[in-house]
Amino acid sequence: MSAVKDISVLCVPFDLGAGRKGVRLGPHAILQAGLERRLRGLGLQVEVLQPFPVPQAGISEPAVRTEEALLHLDEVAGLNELLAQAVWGILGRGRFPLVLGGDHSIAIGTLAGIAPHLKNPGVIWFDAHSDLNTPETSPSGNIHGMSLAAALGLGHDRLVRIGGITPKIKPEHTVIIGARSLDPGEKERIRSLGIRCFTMHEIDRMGISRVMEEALHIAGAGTDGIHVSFDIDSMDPGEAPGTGTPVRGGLSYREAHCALEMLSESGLVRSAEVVEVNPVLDTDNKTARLAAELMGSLLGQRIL
Ligand code: EXY
Ligand code: MN
Ligand code: MN
Ligand code: MN
Repeated sequence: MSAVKDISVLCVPFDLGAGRKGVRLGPHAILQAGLERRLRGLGLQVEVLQPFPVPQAGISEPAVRTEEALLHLDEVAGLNELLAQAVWGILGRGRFPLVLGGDHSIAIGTLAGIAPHLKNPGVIWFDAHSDLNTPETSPSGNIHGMSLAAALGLGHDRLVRIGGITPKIKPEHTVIIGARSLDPGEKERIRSLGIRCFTMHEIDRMGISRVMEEALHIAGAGTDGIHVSFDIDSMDPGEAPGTGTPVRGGLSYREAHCALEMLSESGLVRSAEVVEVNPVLDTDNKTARLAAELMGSLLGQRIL
């Protein structure tokens, strides 16, 4: 991370990719938790960009699950096209995009903005889930459960084509960390694509530092840099209660910080996002404060 000095914080208050609403309030809550001051304290130059217009569902508009099993497809696709341009522009100015979500469907746009710059990006995806559903396998129709698949070129055409480059990432340079809730179709896809998925079981057995050494190799060797996609539900719900799809048995506070500190030390990270912080479900802004702290570790904060 040593080369990264200029951070552009991009707020994406969007929640139509998720089943439970409220993550649209995440960016504000993370800023409220002192993210900007924290990053400036690390000697980083920080700009907080104004959120671009984000589509919202009409109050009386029910979510309609089409025969393609996708909820709010128009809004998710439209938002991600705009997000891709914004991220592309930030990287074009030689800066580090730090995207604050919003639900995890926005990773499609972030990765679409990265792909033209980093021809061969590696991805480290922290999540309780794998977000590898397609319309055929999704149990919910919620697009935040399909975003990693879309970035890999799988799923609905409108999602796969966002930003014009498909696929945006390769399975052999994609790593999932923290998984403990996988749908049957996702398990099959992890196997068939050969994606390295460090489940909580493997973290228990190997320890987070060995997991991260392997993850850094897979995502970092032979790539042009690493994108970190951090779904806050990768954390144990005791640490991160403010999220819409909590699953018991997640990353501990120190496991997560250690993982992000190791990523920072690698100097390979080029962009990041933190998603699924839902202040409506939170207590005392605890989850947003955690998100701000974690991004501090990713961007250079050290204990000593
Ligand atoms: N696998 C479930 C689905 O596709 O509906 C749950 C997905 C939750 C996605 C969260 C944010 O990572
Ligand atoms: Mn996710
Ligand atoms: Mn998740
Ligand atoms: Mn390669």
